[in-house]
Amino acid sequence: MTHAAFTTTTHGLRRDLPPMRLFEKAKRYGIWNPSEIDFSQDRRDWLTLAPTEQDILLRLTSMFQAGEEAVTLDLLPLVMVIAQEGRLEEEMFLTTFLWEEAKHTDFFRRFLDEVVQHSGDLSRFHTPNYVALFYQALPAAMNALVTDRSPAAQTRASVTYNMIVEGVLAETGYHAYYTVFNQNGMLPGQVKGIGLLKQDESRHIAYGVYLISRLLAQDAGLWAVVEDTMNELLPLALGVIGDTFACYDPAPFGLTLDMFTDFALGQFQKRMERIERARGATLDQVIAATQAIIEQDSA
Ligand code: MN3
Ligand code: FE
Repeated sequence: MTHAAFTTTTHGLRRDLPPMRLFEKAKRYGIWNPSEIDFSQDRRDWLTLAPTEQDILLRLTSMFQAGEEAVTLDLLPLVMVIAQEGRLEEEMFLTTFLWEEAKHTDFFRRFLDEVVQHSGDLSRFHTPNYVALFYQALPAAMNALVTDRSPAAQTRASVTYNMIVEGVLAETGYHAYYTVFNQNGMLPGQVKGIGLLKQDESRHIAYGVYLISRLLAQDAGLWAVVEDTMNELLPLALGVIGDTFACYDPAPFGLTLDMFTDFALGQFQKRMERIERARGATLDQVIAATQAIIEQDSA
């Protein structure tokens, strides 16, 4: 493969494109350092917790931790496809995306090492639904891009990664965790880190909505891929949430199943409607619609 021309020395960067707006935001909000989070109060809080309270926190953290590792490991094939298509503005944003996932992986491992002080195997917390999604469906959809760069494969990859894994599970888990511990004033280091991490995730998901919309604007027939992937994976994602609550009666900290599923389905519905509007839209309309949403988001 050779370069026919360079974007920056022919027409220049398109700073109006949503990924460039997200790149600007990432340079401002995505530069926090997990190593600087102070976990000393979290450690003191941890030692006062009841065994079931520790159990649910360890369970959630084991899912957050492996999930962040999975998204760090599995993003690269998408970055490669975008680079090969010469979409410089998108690739520039994706460099921040991958770096942020690595930092999230780093962050949760610090919590396990310094707050929980746990060095053993946590994979017992990964239920069959979790395994099907994070050990199997996510790497399969992403690594398929190594040999299949088609718009259909890209759509399936982004729906799996951005809409299901990030949009339903990560965002919901972090939202509930943040809300509960921010209210009760416990685990301040974890709350601070998850607050920052939530902002990073909202940029990642915004990129996914843009990517899927861009693909749909070019070929409305890809809607079938969106629906098939959703129908296949949404039950697994909701299953992961259900599995968690099935272990407690009642769940500690006032956490409830509805708190998770209502938020997950609400966000999911909102984004599905957004993506659906790209069917039959022009690329300019997709750019304008995504841009409006990005400007509304605080980070
Ligand atoms: Mn992440
Ligand atoms: Fe992410």
